[in-house]
Amino acid sequence: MPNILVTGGAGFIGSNFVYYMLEKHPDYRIVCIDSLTYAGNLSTLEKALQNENFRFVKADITDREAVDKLFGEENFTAVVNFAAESHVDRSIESPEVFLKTNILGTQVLMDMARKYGNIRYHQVSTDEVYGDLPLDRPDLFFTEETPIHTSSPYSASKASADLLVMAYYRTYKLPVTISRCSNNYGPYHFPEKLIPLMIINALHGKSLPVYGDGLNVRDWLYVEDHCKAIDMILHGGRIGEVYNIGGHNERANIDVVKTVLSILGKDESLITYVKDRPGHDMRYAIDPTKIKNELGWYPETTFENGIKKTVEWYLQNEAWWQEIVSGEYMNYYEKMYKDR
Ligand code: NAD
Ligand code: TDX
Repeated sequence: MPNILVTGGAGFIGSNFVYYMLEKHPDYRIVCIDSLTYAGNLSTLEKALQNENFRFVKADITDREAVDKLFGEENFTAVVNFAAESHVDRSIESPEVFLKTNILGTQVLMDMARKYGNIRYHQVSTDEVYGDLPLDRPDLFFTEETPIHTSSPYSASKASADLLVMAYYRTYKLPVTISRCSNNYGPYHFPEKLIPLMIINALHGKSLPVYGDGLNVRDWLYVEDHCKAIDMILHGGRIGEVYNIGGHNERANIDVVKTVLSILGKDESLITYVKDRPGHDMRYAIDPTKIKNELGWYPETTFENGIKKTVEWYLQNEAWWQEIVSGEYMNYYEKMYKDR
């Protein structure tokens, strides 16, 4: 029976991946390791915990002893590494934990993958490793050949991890793949990120803080399409290769915010332009030709449908996000947005 270690499975994309895999491959064992940082929620995995093919282990991926013990107990056939510090704004405030988790955590996982029989390893990376593109060159896209050119401590830590993954492939022949995806959205997205933050603020009648002029462009992908792509890479991707994932869904931030307001039937007067993010990337845009041609992947959910489903999910699952926004998150919000 395939036995897959999913790290960071109590977070946004990792939890969606756990649910995707349990449904798509009912004969697989899925083991999740997550240290439950502020971004991890065990309640997110409530339904998975009822599945006998699923196991949850609370541990830190940088804890070599704990990870070694887990690999010794299980007979993993693959590792998919989602665990990371993922918020750019937090990386600007406190870079250190980003370097620790995102780089050293990756190293620990790959060391264990080597030690326990050269286990198949997949690194979940990001389009942010390519830096940004100018707004006045809509003809330009990130391909797998685009040079690494990072802007934030977050993207620098993810790029460092990618380089380490390729080094383990070349030096130790660890069977690796890397995926670099554009911005995800969908269920269980942590409220600090643009789309859930705007939905929740609008529901509370609070102002919607748009950084700078709101013209920065992100390439949005519904989270399930990302999960499908990773599953395809895991099963059919070529070892030692990088795959870009994105669906030609570029939107300016201000347009995303206006779309959310319109779905909720709220007024645009809630929008407030605030101080820009330092080093703010202008535009991300993925060229997904490689994964399309090699693996037949394509995004199934359009932005118009995905954003409606997402807003609906937040309306239906208030208990999930209320628990988050009523706790430590309020201190974060105050600190980050008070004098902005
Ligand atoms: P998230 O912040 O929602 O979740 C991260 C999870 O990792 C949390 O459950 C957290 O508890 C766990 N974690 C953090 N540090 C850990 C540690 N040291 N040990 C064990 N667990 C730890 O992040 P996300 O948005 O789901 O992103 C998942 C991955 O996908 C990240 O690697 C991120 O870089 C990448 N990615 C995200 C996006 C996006 O739009 N969100 C896009 C492309 C790539
Ligand atoms: O309050 C806000 N106001 C605002 O204008 C927030 C939180 C964000 N923004 C802007 C900044 C970005 O241009 O919205 C855009 C999206 O911001 P985030 O949701 O913070 O995402 P981003 O910085 O684009 O990074 C995301 O995509 C790539 C994920 O958080 C990363 O983990 C992933 O690698």
